[in-house]
Amino acid sequence: MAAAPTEEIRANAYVGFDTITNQIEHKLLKRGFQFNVIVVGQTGLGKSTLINTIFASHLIDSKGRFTADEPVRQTTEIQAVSHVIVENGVKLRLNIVDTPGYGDQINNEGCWDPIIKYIKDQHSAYLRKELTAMRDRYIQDTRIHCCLFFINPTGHSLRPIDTIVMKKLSEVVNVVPVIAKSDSLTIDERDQFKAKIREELAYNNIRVFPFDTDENDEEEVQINETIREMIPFAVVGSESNVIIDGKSVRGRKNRWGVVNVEDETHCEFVNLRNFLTRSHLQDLIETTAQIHYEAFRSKQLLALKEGVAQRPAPAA
Ligand SMILES: Nc1nc2c(ncn2[C@@H]2O[C@H](COP(=O)(O)OP(=O)(O)OP(=O)(O)O)[C@@H](O)[C@H]2O)c(=O)[nH]1
Ligand SMILES: [Mg+2]
Repeated sequence: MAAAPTEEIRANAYVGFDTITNQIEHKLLKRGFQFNVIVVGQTGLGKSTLINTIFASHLIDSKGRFTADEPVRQTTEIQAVSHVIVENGVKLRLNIVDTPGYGDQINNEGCWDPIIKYIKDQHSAYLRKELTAMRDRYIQDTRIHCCLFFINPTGHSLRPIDTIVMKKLSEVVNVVPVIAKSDSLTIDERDQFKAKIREELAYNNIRVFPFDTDENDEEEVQINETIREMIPFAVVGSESNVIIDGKSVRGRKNRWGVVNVEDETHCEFVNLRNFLTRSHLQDLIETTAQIHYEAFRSKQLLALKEGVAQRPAPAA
């Protein structure tokens, strides 16, 4: 007796759409990922140094761009550098935007404008490409996914200018605050300073990354909570290597000892790097598109629509 039609369908029910995850993976791997970071903060806090520390082996050693005896250079203009990093067949296109430090003028009013403008310009460029009739299938993405904001390790509180700049930045980009040169703080000072900054961020209503969205499940909310308790990351940067126990490590050598940048008991550099590259890379990219860019886009399009509506109709 022939099987009932429904049973037949059940027997051959596997149609294979579960392979879509492999298909997506294959596509994504082929295309690679784009990640754009900007560093912002007062002058001399070690922004350029930290960039070179985070992506050290890729940026400095392989290209030999910096040597220990090169003079300290002050960044004088907004500068984007691109690199392609490949790890286990995954291609990451990295844009790092270094900015000149601010805050050493008598009048610092508006010193943040060029940085905000730079970030908005990237949104604007993306929107323009999106709106062209013959848009590319894959739009080159220069939108900034993460802004590392450098805080002076004073141990007191945020300077008013930092509060203003962070507030402005947080409206257009994912802000990740870090305490610069944290080798200058003792452990107690560091913990107190971190708590104080968290308080001030909350008091001033500054929304730093990561923030929870409706899509986050319980586990993600939990991870974000741990990160929020840790923020701002207290980091140390170094462009040179020192020898500890016969091993060459990235660190800073003083009269009284050595700070090993990659030692988690010394500073939170590794936590920051893991956060940026291992746990929240995708989240940073996604929230930029879904929150910051979306806000920019809808504002622009609304303005455009109103402009059209207000324009007088052409005479017949
Ligand atoms: N103690 C200490 N010194 C650091 C650290 N990071 C950088 N420095 C030193 O601070 C000085 C300034 O570093 P830069 O990286 O040029 O600072 P910057 O923020 O890029 O400065 P601008 O380009 O002027 O904004 C250099 O002499 C660095 O070696 C750190 O974590 N601890
Ligand atoms: Mg610099």
